[in-house]
Amino acid sequence: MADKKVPVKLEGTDFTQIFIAVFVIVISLVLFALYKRRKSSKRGILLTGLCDSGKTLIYSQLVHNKNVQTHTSIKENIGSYIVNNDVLKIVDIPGHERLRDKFFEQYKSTAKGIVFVIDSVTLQQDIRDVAEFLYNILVDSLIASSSTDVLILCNKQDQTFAKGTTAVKSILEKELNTLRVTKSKQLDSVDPKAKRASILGNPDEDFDFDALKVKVDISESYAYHKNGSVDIEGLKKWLARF
Ligand SMILES: Nc1nc2c(ncn2[C@@H]2O[C@H](COP(=O)(O)OP(=O)(O)OP(=O)(O)O)[C@@H](O)[C@H]2O)c(=O)[nH]1
Ligand SMILES: [Mg+2]
Repeated sequence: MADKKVPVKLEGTDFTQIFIAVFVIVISLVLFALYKRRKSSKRGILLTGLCDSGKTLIYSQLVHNKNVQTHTSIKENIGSYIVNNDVLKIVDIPGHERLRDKFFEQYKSTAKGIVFVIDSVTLQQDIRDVAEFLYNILVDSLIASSSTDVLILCNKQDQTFAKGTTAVKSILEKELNTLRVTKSKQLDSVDPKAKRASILGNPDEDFDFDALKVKVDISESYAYHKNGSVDIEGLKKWLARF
């Protein structure tokens, strides 16, 4: 005997539950799509640092695989670098003090990683400027909250008096420690919560890159050598993580 079909009657509450379930699924799908889009739109690697540190030459070696005669940049260079079957957008930002902040602000939201290029020969004489620029990048709320990785690239290692990673790291940590005290004093008048957010790392301990929220690596390079060789392998290795 065939089963007699009993018509299912949906009560008002059933409709509400189905509606809520569908609503939650749709919202989740939309959020997931937005998250994926945001993630995939972040393919930028910013080359930053003071004037003359070698950003444009590194950019040229990385993107075009060639040496070029460079001049002080007044605008950005943007090019593609392929790694792990994916494209990274390399953005070479001018280091001039009047331009660097403007370009950094413009591109920071696209940054998956930041390469902070240092002239390892002149570091000691430019230390105040270098430390201030690096501090501002590391304390930037967008950089800290979006887990953007940072590579300190000690360039011009072809030069006899270039400082290596260990020396550069220790010089920078010492200067950033001093700078943090100065910044902390300047912020004494603001409310303690806002002050804490504007101070890099733990002010009760010596400044240490490893204690920061932002992951900071350090490596050496030379984008020029009089014998024609180039070494940007440390940078390439770091880029391979993305
Ligand atoms: N010896 C040596 N010279 C380098 C190296 N990298 C760059 N240079 C030279 O340093 C000078 C400055 O290089 P750029 O690439 O123009 O520097 P930049 O950081 O782009 O400078 P701005 O555009 O002013 O911010 C040029 O004369 C380069 O040839 C390096 O690894 N070794
Ligand atoms: Mg340049």
